[in-house]
Order: sequence, then structure tokens, then C-alpha cells
Amino acid sequence: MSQVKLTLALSKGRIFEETLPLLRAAGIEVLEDPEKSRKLILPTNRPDVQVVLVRASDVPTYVQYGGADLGVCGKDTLIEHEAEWGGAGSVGLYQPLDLKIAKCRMSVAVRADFDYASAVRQGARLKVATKYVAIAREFFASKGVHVDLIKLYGSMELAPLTGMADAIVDLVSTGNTLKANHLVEVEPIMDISSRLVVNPTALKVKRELLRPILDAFARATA
Ligand code: PRT
Ligand code: MG
Repeated sequence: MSQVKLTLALSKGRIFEETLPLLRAAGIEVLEDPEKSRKLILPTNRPDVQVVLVRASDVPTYVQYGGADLGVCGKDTLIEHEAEWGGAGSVGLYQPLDLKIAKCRMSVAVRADFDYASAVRQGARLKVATKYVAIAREFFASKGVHVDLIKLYGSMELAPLTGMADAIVDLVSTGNTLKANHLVEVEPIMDISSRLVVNPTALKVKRELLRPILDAFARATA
């Protein structure tokens, strides 16, 4: 009989790496390295706590449906997930903490030879490629800029280079990816960091297990 009582959903890569120190602050050590193992369920030093590895964009879904009790995902992912469900607050995920990890910003970028400012000033209709359609739609609507949104799942940088779009909305951290593709950042949209999300039922039913972890995370990110 399994002793696991608490399941934490993480995505491989920067979120996993940057959550490890927070887990350690809560006395939790993950016992396997996702870059070396093919396992999707990772044990921890606590027999009652396990980590499940899911796609970054699936973290809110796992937590919403109780496949995981808690999870860590970017604010970008959370906003897009909520938009699919009818907007902020509609999903009922409990969001107790900004973990201040995996920081970056959501920005508009264009080809270096595209005059974004004058296109906006002239009221041109812009073709914008992005994975983040909800964030892009809301941003351009609030500016009164008309856009045709083109949904992509990756390599957004290619869209302006191939002439498919005038602009992209994407995450930027160092700016190296834009630079390598001769794109320039023309307008920041919002700062992004990762959030802890908790299943509301788990918060009630597993309060004694969750509380010390949430407190340790809060102390470690303060
Ligand atoms: O890959 P998958 O489709 O499963 O999901 P994902 O790409 O969203 O996952 P992952 O692990 O790449 O990102 C998880 C979260 O990390 C995102 O949701 C963000 O909240 C956060 N994050 C922080 C970033 C970045 N920094 C980042 N730089 N996510 C992506 N990038 C990408 C960006 O899209 C661009 O392609 O890195 C490139 C830009 O980086 P620089 O340093 O060249 O500017
Ligand atoms: Mg990625």
C-alpha cells in the first residue's frame, strides 16, 4: 500500500531546478534527477510526498483536477489556463504565493526593420504570432490596437522572419534569443514569475500536510 499523501506537479527544466531550493527549505529532497531518469513520478526523502513531471502548460490542469495537490507554474501559463476556462478566478485554483523564480517578462518584439511605433500610431492592423493569445489579446485591446492573432506552439521568432507576422508576443529573459534572430523588443507587457498553485479541496482535506510546506515556501521567498 502506497504511503504517498501529497503530490506536487512540476515541469522539467528551469521550474524544476528553481523549485528544488524551496523544497529543500521545506525539508524535502527529490531523490532522482529528471534529466537522467525517464521516470515521470519521482520519490522524495519523505515517503508521503512525491513529485510528478508534466508539461509546463499542464501543471494548472493537474492541480485543478486533483491529479496533483499542488504545483508550480509561470504566471503566463496560469493566465492562459484561466482564459480557457472563462477568465481570472473561474478555475478556483488557490494561488497562495509568488515564488519569485523563473523570472522573465512578456514582451512585444518585431524585426529590426519594422517601425512598430509608427504602425501603432497610424492605426495599422497588426499580425501578431504568439503562444500566449489571451495575454496578447488583452494587451492590444487595452491599447486599442487591432490585431490578427496567429497561434503558435513554439519558435515564435520565426514568424516575423518568414513574413507571416509583423510582431510576436513572447517571453524574454536575457534577450539573446531575440538578438540571435535579428528581432528587437519594442514593448514590455508584464513581468512574469512562477506561482504556487494548490487544489482547493486538498487545502481543506490535507491542511496539516500542506501548511508546513506553504509556510516554508513563504519564508524562503520572503
Ligand atoms: O516547453 P513546454 O511547451 O512544455 O512549456 P514551456 O516552454 O512553457 O516550459 P519552459 O520550461 O520552457 O518554461 C516554463 C516557464 O518558465 C514559463 O512558463 C515561464 O514562466 C518561465 N520562463 C522564464 C521562461 C523563460 N524565462 C524563457 N526565457 N520560459 C521561456 N523562455 C524562453 C522564451 O520563450 C524564449 O524562447 O526562452 C527564450 C528567451 O530567452 P532569452 O534568455 O534568450 O531571452
Ligand atoms: Mg519551453
